[in-house]
Order: sequence, then structure tokens, then C-alpha cells
Amino acid sequence: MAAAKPTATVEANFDGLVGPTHNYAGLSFGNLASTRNAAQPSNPREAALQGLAKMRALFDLGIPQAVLPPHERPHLPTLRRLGFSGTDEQVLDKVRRRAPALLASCGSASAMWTANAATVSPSADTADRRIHFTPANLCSHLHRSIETEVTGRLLKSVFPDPSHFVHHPPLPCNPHLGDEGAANHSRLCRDYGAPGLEMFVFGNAEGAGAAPARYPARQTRLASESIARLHELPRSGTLFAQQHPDAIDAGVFHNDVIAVANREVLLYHASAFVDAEGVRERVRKHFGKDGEPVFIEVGDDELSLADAVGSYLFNSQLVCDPKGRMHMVVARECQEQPASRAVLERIVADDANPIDQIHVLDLRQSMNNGGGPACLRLRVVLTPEEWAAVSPGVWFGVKRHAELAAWVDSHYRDRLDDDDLADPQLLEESRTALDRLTRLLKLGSVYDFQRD
Ligand code: SUG
Repeated sequence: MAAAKPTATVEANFDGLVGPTHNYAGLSFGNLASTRNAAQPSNPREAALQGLAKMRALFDLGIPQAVLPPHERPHLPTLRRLGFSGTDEQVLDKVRRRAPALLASCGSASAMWTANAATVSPSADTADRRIHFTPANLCSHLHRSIETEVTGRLLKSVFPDPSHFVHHPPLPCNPHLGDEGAANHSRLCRDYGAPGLEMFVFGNAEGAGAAPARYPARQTRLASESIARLHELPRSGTLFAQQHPDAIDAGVFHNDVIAVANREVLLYHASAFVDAEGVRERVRKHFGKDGEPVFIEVGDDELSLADAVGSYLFNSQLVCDPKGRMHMVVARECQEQPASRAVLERIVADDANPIDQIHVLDLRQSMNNGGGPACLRLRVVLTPEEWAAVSPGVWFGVKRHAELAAWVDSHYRDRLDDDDLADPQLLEESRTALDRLTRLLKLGSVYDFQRD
């Protein structure tokens, strides 16, 4: 059974399907899990099935759920652009021998973390009353920056109708314009269809304010401001806040590792922002007389930054079911770690906030690369008309779950070591799998290997 067309404005989650080359290459400096698990064997099949189980859990709550396909990896067009020539097999062999680091970057399945795919502004917030998309340039890391082009293509294919959807090109790839998409962008509103306050969180303020000392800040203020301009957001509907450099230095490489918003709720760690009081004031002002925002602050005494990064508590998904009840979808690590578990118990027991149910999921394969529940999804607020204009094949339901699980079972390996990325057979398997997937999801030819 697929979800029925909604009768009101809803927020849908577009989850990235984990790709067949999911592996641990230690590519993300500043992302502690990525560094810690470098060169561990991975299990792409288990990773993909864990992702599907999360989609199913949200679907079962009545929350519109869709799927975004993985990218082609290893990405041969990038390797060819970097000077490797010959047949695909020869290219893989040369890069394995001469530049294994490039093979790792071109073999990452990192497009699964669709919170970094794009920034999305709902039509209730934009001047032209259309939904605006800007794919993230992800220029802080090579393995992520090569996602942008195909992401843009996929988004255009999933959201095709120009009377509802506007697709901007990614910002130029430049250190002053680093943009990591929705992971640094949240929205607070009375209900999904009401004009929201879009909160852009940046780590790098270009010389203004404190900067992290240990790890890089991936999102720049210039990039956040540019996106707000492109999306035609009114000044009254935006908030720009600086991430606390201590958080970045503790391993908070995206704001969604330390704060999450949904509807009127903002759940955040006391060290998430440089000026948390300024953030609260601005949110209160946005709500005005139309209701009270709910702030759930978690102090350092309750949960240290290190434990927050360890459990990914703030990378939980806060979602509303069709009756408006608020749920929190958390990774298993939150239940296993005593301080995070205590925070969850406190949140559910407290009647001053609307969160009344916690759902615990096993996402270990993704978590081991620093990707929790919220990293795996891109939120898109849709009116019923916009919902009807989405390419229908991407919606997730009971039947789609079964089809995708069978597809994973027949195409994915259950173990991958770093050497395997050079295996021409893996490339062939991935292409066969993706070709079948685009037919299943009815997305047309979106991959380079389908267009050449
Ligand atoms: O960009 N990890 C990703 C995790 C992204 C999480 N997304 C959000 N927080 N929204 C990153 O650091 C690790 C790949 C590797 O090391 O193999 C990686 O890219």
C-alpha cells in the first residue's frame, strides 16, 4: 500500500538509498566516526536494509516517505577528468596502483546522506510561492563535491514541474562559498503550511567572530546568505546563526549533529550556537502572538559535547504524524549511552514539549561513517498540489519496501574492503543495480553511464 494523497500541507522525508559501494575510507576530517572506522570492512547490504527499515518505520507512522537513488560509484567520469584513460577496467587498475586515495574518494557512497543533497525552501516561505532547491556544492571534500551534478539531475527528475519547483544551480565551488545543504538549515513554523522562519547555521564567518581551531568549518555565512537570496526569502523569514566553534572542534561537522527543529520545537545543545539567546529571541519574534515556540535546551552538565557526538542524539528525526503528534526517531546508540538515554527520558516525561514517543532504530552501518537518522533524509514540505506533481515512482510504501529489499538482496554484497573498489565486477554490479532501480522508480536516464 502506498500513501494516499494528503489533504493538507505535509512534510515528506526523501531518504537516500545506501549505494552498493558503501565503505569506510576515513575521508572526512572532523567527522570522528569516519576517522575512527577508516579501513574497517563494511556491509553494503546491511546498510541499505537498515536504511529501508527506517523509511518503513516512518511510513508506518503515516509520514510521507520517498526514496532518492544512490549515485554511480566508483565515478569513472571523475577519474577520467583527472587524467586516467583506457577502458573502465584499465582506469580502475591505474588509479588503484597510482592514486588509491582518489579511488576512495570516487568510490564513496556518501550521496546516501541526503540532508547534504540540497537546501529546500517550501512555497509558504518564498516570494514566488514555489519550492526552491539548491544542490549543495559540498566543496569541503572531494568525495562529496562530486555528488552535486547528479544530485541536481535527480532533483529535477523527481520534482519536474516548473510551475511548482525551481531548481537553482549549486553555488560556485570555492572555500568562501562552502555549502552543505539542509544539514545546516532548519525551519520553525506554527504548522508546515504556515510561513516559516528558516534558520541557516554557518561555521565560518569569514574573519568575524571565533573560528574552530582543530577541525574545518564546512558551511560559510556567504553561502547561507546567497541561498536565502536565491530562494527569495523575506528578511523577516530568515535567521543566520553561527555554530559554536567548540562544537565543531568536538566533532560537530554539521549543525544537524547538535540541533534539530520541527514545527514549533527547537531541540539543541547549549553549546550548539555562539549566541543561543539571540536565536531564541529571533524565533520568539517570528511566532509573535501566533503561539509559543518550544525550546528544549540540553546543557553540558546533562550531556557533554563528546557524548552528544558519540550518540548522535541531536541527529534524531523530529516528525509529526497525520494527527499532529510529534515523534522522535533516534539511533540505537542513544539508548545504549546512559547520558543520552536520560535526556530522552526527560524529554518524553516533560509535558511542556509535544514529543511523546521515541522510536529506536539500528543504523549502525551509516552511523559508523557519521551519518545518523537525520543525515539520511531530505525534508520537503509539500502542499497537496505539489505532492501530486512529484514523480510518483519515488514514493515509498509496503510494496515498494518489498521490491527495494529484494533489489538490495540480489545486487548488494555483504562485505566490502577498500581493495574491492578497484574490482571491475563491483562497478558492473553497481551499474546493473542502478539501471534496474531507475526503471523501478521511473526516473529516466539520470546516470552518466546511461547517457553516454
Ligand atoms: O560528510 N561522512 C559524511 C557524513 C554526513 C552526515 N550528514 C549529516 N550530518 N547531515 C560526511 O562527513 C564519511 C565517508 C568515509 O569516510 O568513508 C562521510 O563522508
